[in-house]
Amino acid sequence: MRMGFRWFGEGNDTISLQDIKQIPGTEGIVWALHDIPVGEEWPMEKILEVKEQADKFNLNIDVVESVNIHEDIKLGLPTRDRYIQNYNTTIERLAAVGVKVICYNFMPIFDWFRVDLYKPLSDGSTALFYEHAKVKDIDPFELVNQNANNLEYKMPGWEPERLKDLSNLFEAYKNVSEEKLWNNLAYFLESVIPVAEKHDIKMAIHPDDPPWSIFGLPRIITNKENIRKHLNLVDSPYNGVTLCSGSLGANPSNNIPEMIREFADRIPFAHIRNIKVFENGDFVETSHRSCDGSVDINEIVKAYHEVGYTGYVRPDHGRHIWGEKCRPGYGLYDRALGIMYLWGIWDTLERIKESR
Ligand SMILES: [Mn+2]
Repeated sequence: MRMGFRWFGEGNDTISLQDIKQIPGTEGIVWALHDIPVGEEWPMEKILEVKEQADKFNLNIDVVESVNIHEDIKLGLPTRDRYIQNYNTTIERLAAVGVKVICYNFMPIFDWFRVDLYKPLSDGSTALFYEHAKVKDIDPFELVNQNANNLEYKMPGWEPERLKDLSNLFEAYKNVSEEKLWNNLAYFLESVIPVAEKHDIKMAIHPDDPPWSIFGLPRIITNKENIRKHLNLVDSPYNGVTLCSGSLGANPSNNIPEMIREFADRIPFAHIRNIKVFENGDFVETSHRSCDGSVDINEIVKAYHEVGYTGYVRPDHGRHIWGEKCRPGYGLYDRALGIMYLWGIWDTLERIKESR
């Protein structure tokens, strides 16, 4: 596995490239141009700027997360073709600087969703928290306003310009069933996968987080059957999945090691992190250690090791520990600890394999 670390860019992250370089076994950044509006082409000079910054620290820029999908594409509006064309241009430009994987998601309106970004844990740290009953009962507008006003940083998927149109978007999605969303995804893939193939960039869809419908919006990348369906929409090695153990793990019936074994050659990128799921459906993000959460990280790394995984990995989110002030879920310390846990398991498995 090839380790990366998400970085939000110069002036947009509390963490420096020097910090990332010092995390053992970390060879690249997982990046994006966060200031380009969704749907617009990424300018070449801005792409090159990131490459130059990363080159100085000998970090690769192989994985982009995310090139977000314009709502018109997800809604299947006639205007989608223009946005898909822009998307293809961005793929070509990213390929030109050596990018190998583009992570994206196909979640209507919201990206990952939590109720509390700083839920206190018993050890004095804080972490992202999802409260099932609250999401079921609360008006989404209220929740979004609450969260948006409390944020020091703009979070991906929560861009204020997008959330302004929230009521229009909700209205538009009234006509979009799960089946229609699948059709709109297929339409998108049929256009971008040939471009990705031509330019040797793997497209990797991120599962929905949480992996079920919220606020009555359709969600489709939620379990093994649906991931299989996605991979078959366009059956190409360039149409893959970002297998996220934390997102899928919020539903305890998702068997992630099983998915790794089945989809191994279609997982160009993996997020590995732990969450603790409670009986009432709430969940909180925890340290990576298997015994701290509900997701068996040992078994997951073992499955990747077994299939001879050579794709990219990142630790995804972490808790906020040691008083660190950082983007919610994206501190340096806990994610770095997560990386060391993943390498600890991996290196041990390698030793065992060698000694056989
Ligand atoms: Mn993830």
